[in-house]
Amino acid sequence: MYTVLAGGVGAARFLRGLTHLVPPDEVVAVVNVGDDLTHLGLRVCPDLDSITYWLARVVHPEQQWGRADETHVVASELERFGHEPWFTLGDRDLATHLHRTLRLAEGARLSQVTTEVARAFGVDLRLLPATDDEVATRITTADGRDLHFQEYWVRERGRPEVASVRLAGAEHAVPGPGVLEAIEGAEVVLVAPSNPVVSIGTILAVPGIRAAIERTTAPVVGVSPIVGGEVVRGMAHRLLPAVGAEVSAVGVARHYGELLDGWVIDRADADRAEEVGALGIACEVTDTMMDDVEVAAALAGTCLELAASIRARADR
Ligand code: FO1
Repeated sequence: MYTVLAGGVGAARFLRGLTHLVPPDEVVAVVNVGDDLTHLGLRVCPDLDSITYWLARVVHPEQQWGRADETHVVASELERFGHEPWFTLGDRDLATHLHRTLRLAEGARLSQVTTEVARAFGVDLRLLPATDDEVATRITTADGRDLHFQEYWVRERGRPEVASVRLAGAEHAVPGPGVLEAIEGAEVVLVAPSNPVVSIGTILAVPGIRAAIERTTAPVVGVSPIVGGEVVRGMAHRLLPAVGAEVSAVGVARHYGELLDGWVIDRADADRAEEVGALGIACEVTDTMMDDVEVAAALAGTCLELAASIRARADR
């Protein structure tokens, strides 16, 4: 079993590459739920939905979230009643949130609904919410405001300076069904090139998950989401300083620290491979910009080869 810690789009690309190499039923993605919010009374799960839609090839091609061929009739009618359109739910996307909200109201767990939605879109790898409990990534801004991640990222356009990030509700949360088994039973644990703070960091903030990764005998290999000192997508460059990490392939490896056995960085950062090695983390340099499935598959292959060499060294 190949277990992947996953955020949104970067993880979806990586998962598509991985399932080009190994059977999808051997792949489990442990997905961030800190972005989730209840909007207009509906439970919305952006990272779970982005991965599902992306792998099902129905994601909005420019946005990389929400649905392709989307319409916004309901959203525009809602404005008639004075609802602020700061977080837009398209008509096709609404069906997912309506189904999820109905099922949760019937007492189904998020993990059950996630499997239903993934199967309905023909996604055959397993998507596991990091937790079925309600948690939320919250941003404390430098001027003292406490914002839900989506308020920070969407309503405020990611502009406010970030003082700190936390996973609200983590103290009451437990890992979702299958999560600890997927980590402890993995042949390899992979850390997708997702946001180290509000995607991977928030998965690790669910009590028990970090310890399971420290405990597993599986090699833990990650892919740097920072290339040439720049973030590939999103706002990791704005959040890494808030957790004291340098915005670089080395800074993220140092931030993950003890968890990593291997770290795959882009050719743009080849000159920093030695610094990663000096952290006691095996380092591979390759093309990490997953513009097509071939690059994504090659990247996944590099990760699996690195994991095999780490395991061989450990078994000696
Ligand atoms: N991002 C935006 O910038 N504006 C939106 O109105 C918006 C709505 C939205 C609805 C559903 C969904 O799954 C994602 C949505 N996103 C929107 C993207 C979302 O903020 C990101 O996908 C993640 O939370 C950050 O990676």
